[in-house]
Amino acid sequence: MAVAQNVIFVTVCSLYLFSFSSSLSTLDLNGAWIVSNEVRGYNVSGSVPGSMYTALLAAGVIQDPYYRRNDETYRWIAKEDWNYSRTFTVIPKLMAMKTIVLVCEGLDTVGKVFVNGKVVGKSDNMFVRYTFDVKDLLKIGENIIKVEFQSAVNYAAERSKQYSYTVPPTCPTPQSHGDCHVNMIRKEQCSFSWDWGPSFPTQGIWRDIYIQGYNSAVIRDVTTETMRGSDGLWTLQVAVFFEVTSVLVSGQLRIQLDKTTVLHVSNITISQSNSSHTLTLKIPKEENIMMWWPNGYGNQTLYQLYVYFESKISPEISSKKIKIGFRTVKLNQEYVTQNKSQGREFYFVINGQSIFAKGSNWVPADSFLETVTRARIQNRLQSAKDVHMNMLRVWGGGVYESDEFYEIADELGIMIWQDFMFGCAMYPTDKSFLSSVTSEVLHQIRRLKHHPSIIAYSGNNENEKALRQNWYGTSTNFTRYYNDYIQLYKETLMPVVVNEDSSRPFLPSSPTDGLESESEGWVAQDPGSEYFGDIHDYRYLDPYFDYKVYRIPRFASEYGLQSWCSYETLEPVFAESDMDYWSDLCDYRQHHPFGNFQMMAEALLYMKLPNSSDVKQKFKDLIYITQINQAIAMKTETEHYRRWQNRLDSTGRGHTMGALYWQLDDIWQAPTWASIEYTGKWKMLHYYARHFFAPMLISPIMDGEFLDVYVVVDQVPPQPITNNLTISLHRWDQMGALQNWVVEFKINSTAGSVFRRNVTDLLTKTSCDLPQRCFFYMYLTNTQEPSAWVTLSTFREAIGLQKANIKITNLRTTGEDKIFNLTITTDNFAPFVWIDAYGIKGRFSDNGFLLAQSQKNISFYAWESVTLDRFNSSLSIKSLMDVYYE
Ligand code: BMA
Repeated sequence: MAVAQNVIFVTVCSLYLFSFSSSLSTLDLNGAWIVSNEVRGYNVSGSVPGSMYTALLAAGVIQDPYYRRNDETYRWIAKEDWNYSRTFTVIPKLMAMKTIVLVCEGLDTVGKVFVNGKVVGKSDNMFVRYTFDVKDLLKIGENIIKVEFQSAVNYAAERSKQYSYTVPPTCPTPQSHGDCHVNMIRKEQCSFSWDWGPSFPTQGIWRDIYIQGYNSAVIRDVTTETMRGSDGLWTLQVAVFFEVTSVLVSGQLRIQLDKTTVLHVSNITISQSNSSHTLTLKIPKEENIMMWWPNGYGNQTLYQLYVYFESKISPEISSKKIKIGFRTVKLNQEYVTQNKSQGREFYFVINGQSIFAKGSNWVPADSFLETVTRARIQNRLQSAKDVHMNMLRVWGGGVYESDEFYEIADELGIMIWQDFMFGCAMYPTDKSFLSSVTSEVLHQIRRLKHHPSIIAYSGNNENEKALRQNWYGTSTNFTRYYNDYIQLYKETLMPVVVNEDSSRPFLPSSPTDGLESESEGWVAQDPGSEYFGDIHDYRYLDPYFDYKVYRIPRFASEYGLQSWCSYETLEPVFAESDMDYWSDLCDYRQHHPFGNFQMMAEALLYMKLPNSSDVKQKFKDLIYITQINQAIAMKTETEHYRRWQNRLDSTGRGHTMGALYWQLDDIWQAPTWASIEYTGKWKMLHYYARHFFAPMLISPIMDGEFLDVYVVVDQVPPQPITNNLTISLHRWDQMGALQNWVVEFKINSTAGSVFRRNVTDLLTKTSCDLPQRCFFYMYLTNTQEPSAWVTLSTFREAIGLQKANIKITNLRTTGEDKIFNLTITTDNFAPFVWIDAYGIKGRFSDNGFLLAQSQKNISFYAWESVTLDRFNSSLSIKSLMDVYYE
């Protein structure tokens, strides 16, 4: 008996495992295509997914588009129309299918699709999946497919001309060296340039393309929603969206969790007009579901969900597998106090746990999206996780990212705030535009909904604020643009979102006052108020190292300061003669108006400027200085937000529960707000993020006459935790502490001051006669970590800082592959110690730090194999005083 049962079990498993490789007939059309332009006579091979730029590059027609001013040199490419064509073979088995469709997961953007010379359909939105019926046009044997794309730049210009009024902004600022009217086309908005990126308005087939034949039905999308009952048991809602042939189709639908648990089997009937099936399934207690948690709060348990449909018409199986996670999400927007004028909360609650959102903003990782490999996404998101981030906002001027992006975010516990792709503009609202948006939102939600990492949607980037604050001169005709805004976001986009996915909060915009914006008619009087919703906050000439300049919002979803990327990252795209901070190319590459000047003006508030007489050396030193600016600014601002998470001021400001700085990654090699360079190399800011986002943060501030030391933790500990903090006073010109204070403190909330003393009192009876001569350094007494420092003046005014002789000693391999250890020693205190492994991909355990001990151990984590010798010869080290030459 037992034997027989086993046999049955094995058979069932193998049947379903086998049948998972669906019996539909699919013909993959990715791979080599011909990319041509008749006017100029180009006919090159290009791969799909891809764009005409990478095809021309591979064919040797153009050089690295990122090299110097090549974006300008190659401007002609975007003004031409490019064709994509190839042949493919149809076998009788495919031809015999009742329905045959061409599925285009992403056409970029305005295209006409031909099969064997006949038009099968058109596209005008890169964010929509197009499915065209091609059955009647195919023949057994060789067939030709061609997509004639139209220049996106020309199309957008034409649309703008045809439109009955101006939809601003018409063009980007001149510093962006970009193209105009991008808001008139449903395409990656930053592909016409941005203040951190070039204009490369691609054309091409940017996602998978295939032909699919079936006799009954095919599963196109599967969405899920997870709900937790008061008994702790989970309910899973699964919706299966089919594409059905022209007759009624009956068959068996089977849903399975992981390899073993069959959640549901039933017979269903579907048709073209009734093509989806939704089920609400109780997950048995025995499954013992483990929840999905954001990074830092628990594991990211994921379950494989298999959906099979076996039709009765012909034994045809369509299947889909997705990975899901069980979690709940809520956005708390209750009033903060009974006095409603004090505003509303704004924080995410995952599985009942309030979360302080720590992270940044994601922009497309390349102008040529086809080059963004899984490995690159994995590397960037791992770098986010490595610095304790738990949230990234996929910003609304880029693209809905690839499936891989969200899969990796699910695996790493990075929550995603997903904008819809509208940014920094007003938009048209003609019928065809709105209907295209409807298809886009529907498609994207059905594609993305099952990802546990996505915790919120937001309608657009900065359009509520732009309209209210008249960024684009719309105030003379406010009602027109307001009506457009309402029509697009409130009446078109939002109903689709709510209908398709009510399991996540939907926000009208970012920044927005959230519920308050909605009650004020969707365009609040003060979008980005400190009392409601989220803010975007930029300040370029304030003393960025002084926390008092920053606002006290509920949630900061954007704030940032620029820096230059490393010399190493610039080398492949700059000529020798460009390697001067004030070179024409440095100016050209800077898209943010006056950005390079601003960085210098900022630096001067805090430090003296480097003075090497060697132009290249000075450029290197200035890059380093701008990275210090940026790191200190983001540290000061982020810690300020974290300190405010559990307090309210007398007007109701506070309870800040999110800090997403602008921006995580780079689209090319340029001065931008990013903390990770185009190559993946960490800027100083990214190393600082590892400290300011740490689960336990020691955050000292100078509050007037007082040294105030806060401790911040991510969660209220179940039991108060007692610990000891050592605070020591140092003189810049003398290694060793002048005085130590050991403080016992108790953590029973998420943030609080543990030490507050008058500085003059602390300095008396020490040899620190002037504040400019000294700094405080502090750490948990037992572990030495986390540590923190605070100076009593800017570095510009500091007295007694001396050049430090910093050495790398005892460089060694560890037992582990790709990890090296080293020790650094110093004879003087050294601020902003920067260790560089030139040409080696990887990261240090720490960098950019104030070296306050005579020695410190550091590790290097290489991302690719490298020998000890090569690593050794790549190393260099410097600190602040090294940029000043006698
Ligand atoms: C905000 C963002 C981006 C921009 C950034 C820096 O406006 O939403 O549009 O790149 O600031 O200016």
